[in-house]
Amino acid sequence: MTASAPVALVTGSAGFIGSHTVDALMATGCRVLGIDNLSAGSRANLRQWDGEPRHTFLEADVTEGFESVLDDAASRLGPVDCIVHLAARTMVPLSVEDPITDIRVNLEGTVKILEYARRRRIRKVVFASSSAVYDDDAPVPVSEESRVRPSSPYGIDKLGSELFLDYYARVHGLTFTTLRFMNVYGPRQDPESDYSGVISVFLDRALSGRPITIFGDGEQTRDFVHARDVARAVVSACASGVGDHAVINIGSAEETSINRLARMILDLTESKSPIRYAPLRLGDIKRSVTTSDRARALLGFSPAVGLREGLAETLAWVRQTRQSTEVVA
Ligand code: UD2
Repeated sequence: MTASAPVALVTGSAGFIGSHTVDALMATGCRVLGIDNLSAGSRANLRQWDGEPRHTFLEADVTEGFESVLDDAASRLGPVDCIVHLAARTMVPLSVEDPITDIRVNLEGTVKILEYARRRRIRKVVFASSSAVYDDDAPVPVSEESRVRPSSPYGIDKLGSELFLDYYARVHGLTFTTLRFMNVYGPRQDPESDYSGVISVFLDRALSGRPITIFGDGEQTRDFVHARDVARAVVSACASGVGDHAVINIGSAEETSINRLARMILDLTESKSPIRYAPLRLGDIKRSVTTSDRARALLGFSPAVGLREGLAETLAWVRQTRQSTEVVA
């Protein structure tokens, strides 16, 4: 192990975006300390790093008791240099159903991490915010200057967290970068949960021949960005002096309707799954796509994985996962 390599702490490291972030950080040669309560994440997402001395995983929850776990780890590994805070409840409909839990995990959890960063004088916090903070009536593509007015408790918690970051920076001297992710997809996004990202859900339904459900008229749009691209943006933001105190949208800058996505997935999988329409979900936003100008200027980031290529790769992963589950069953 390179004892002098900096330690990056990743919260939610066993999750879908978390594990891609761990991969990208490990590729830079730094040491990674990951925590996750495994409520949505899975140890299987980090198997590739088992036995690697630069990687440490600890089961811990950002809502309680993580401080002593981290202090203990830091006494062995050395102090944490940068925190990438990804741990969250990411499902918009669940935040509508149960805003209290959402506040506890997404807002309170963030403040607890920020308090930890302040007390331990950690150099920088990179925070995963969301395009869910924008006003649904803001003209698209949204830029970071677009009006914010979340349509869901999830978006409110992310916006509230952003305000806390700004407060910690102004009052306590914390350095941060806030990344507002658009719709992230790719391998390791759980295809079986109904609340997973739409691409994983549609791929799963298409492969099993079950109906694909489109909520609303399907003309709502999203900006689908591959998790590997997102992880690259996170790694860039961890660097000293890069994107400090900035809010930066991370997306593909491509707008795709849910109807189009469903057709692409049915074509790609050659599936006969029927499409059914159901009422629009509460908290759903109508159009979402971002410009990438600030991400390019501040992080040197531009998306590398196109939607077709990303869908094919995700399909291969879902197929492989289904096969190994069938073998086990
Ligand atoms: C995603 C993220 C959320 C946040 C947001 C930012 C997930 C699970 N959620 O929320 O954390 O960052 O993006 O914009 O990644 N849909 C269907 N049928 C289905 C499932 C979904 O029509 O079976 C529609 C859904 O109504 C929505 C769109 O697909 O209009 C995308 O849904 P989603 O759950 O993938 O993501 P979203 O945008 O609610």
